[in-house]
Amino acid sequence: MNEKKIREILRKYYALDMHYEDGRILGSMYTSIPPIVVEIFQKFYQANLGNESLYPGTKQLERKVVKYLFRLASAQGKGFYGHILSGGTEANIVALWAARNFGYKRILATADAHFSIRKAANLLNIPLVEVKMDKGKMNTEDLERKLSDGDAIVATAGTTPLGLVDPIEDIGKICLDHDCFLHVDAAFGGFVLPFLKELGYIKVKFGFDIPAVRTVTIDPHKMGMAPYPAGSLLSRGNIFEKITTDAPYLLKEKNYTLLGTRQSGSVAASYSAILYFGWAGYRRIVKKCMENTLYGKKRFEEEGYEILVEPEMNILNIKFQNVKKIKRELIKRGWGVSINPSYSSMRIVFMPHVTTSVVENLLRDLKNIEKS
Ligand code: 0PR
Repeated sequence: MNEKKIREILRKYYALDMHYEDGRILGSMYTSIPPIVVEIFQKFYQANLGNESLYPGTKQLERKVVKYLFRLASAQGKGFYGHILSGGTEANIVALWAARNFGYKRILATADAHFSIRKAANLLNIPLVEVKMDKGKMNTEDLERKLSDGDAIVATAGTTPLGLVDPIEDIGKICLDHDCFLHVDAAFGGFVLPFLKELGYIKVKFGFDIPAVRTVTIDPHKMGMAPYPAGSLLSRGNIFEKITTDAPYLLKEKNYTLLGTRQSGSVAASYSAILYFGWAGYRRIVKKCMENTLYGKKRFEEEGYEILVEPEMNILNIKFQNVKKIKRELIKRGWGVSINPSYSSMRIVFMPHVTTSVVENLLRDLKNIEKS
C-alpha cells in the first residue's frame, strides 16, 4: 500500500481519538508537548535501555534526566540512584518489589493512594493495610496505631483524586522510630511542588530532604511535559540491586527494572523538554496552571457549585449530587471527564490545555445539562 493510502486509512481512526489541543480533556495528567520534544522522541525511537550497551548515548541522557529529577526531589550529595521507567505504575511496583525483597512484609497506604499500589500488593502477594484519612490526607495517628517494624509505607505527594499532599514530614518522623520503608509517590507532584514552593503557594517537603524517605516516584510524562513512557524511580542507596535479574544474552548480562525492552525515545525527549523549558519555564507553567485552577474555583463558586476541598495543586474537585449522570451527560457532549465516585465529585486536572475558556465552555454545558 502506498503512504498516501496508509495515511488516509489512519486519519479516520485519529479523528475518533480525543486530542489535548481540542480543550475537551479535563481529567488527564498529560497535555500536548512542544514539537521539538516530539521530534527528539522520533529521532531516538529505536533506543531501548533494556539493553543499554547498544545505546550509550541514551544511557548518558538517562543520567542527565535522573540528575534533574534528583534536584526536584531534593536529593543532595552522593548515594542516590535512579532510572527512567515506563511510568508511575512501574515505578511504584518496582519500589515495593525492592522493599519486599529487603524483607518488608506489609504495605500501609490510604484509599487515595494510586491503584498501582493495590496492583503491587496483589502482584507481590503482600498484605495492604489501609490507613485512614483526614479530608484526603493520611491520618498520622491511625498510621502510628497500625505501623509495625517491617512495614512499607506509601505516602503520596499529589494524590490522584484530590491533588493533596500527605503529611510526609510527620510520616517520616514516625518512620524513624520503626524499621520501615518509606516510599513517596510524587508521580504527579514531583514536577509541581518544587515550583509551587518557589512561587509561595505551599510549604511542604516531600523528597529526600526528609531523612526517612527511601524512594521517590516522579513522572516526566505528567507535568514534566515529556511523551510517555517516562516515569522514574529514585532511591537513597541502590535499591535496584534488590531486583536485578541475570540476563546472560544481554551485553550487560543484567536487567534491573520490571520491563525488559523499554521504549527509551522518551528518555531523550524528557531531556529535550528539560532543556526547552528550563527551571524557570516549568515554574511559569505551574504558575499558569495554578492560576487557572483558582480561576476555575472562583467561577464554579460564583455559579453556585460546591468545591470539595481547597486545591493544593492544579487539581480541582466539584461536588455533584449525581456525579455519574453528570459524567454521562458531559461525555455525550464530547468532554473527556474524570470523576471521584467516593467523593461524589468531578475532578479537573488543570494541565496547560485546560484554560479559562475551557472552564467557561464547561460551565455553559453544565448549565445546559441542568436545563435538560
Ligand atoms: N501515582 C499517581 C499519584 C498517579 O496519579 C498516577 C496516575 C500513577 C501513580 C500511575 O502513573 P502511570 O499512569 O503513569 O502509570 N494517575 C493518572 C490518573 O489516574 C493517570 C492518568 C493519566 C489517567 C491520563 C487518565 C489519563 O487520561 O488520573
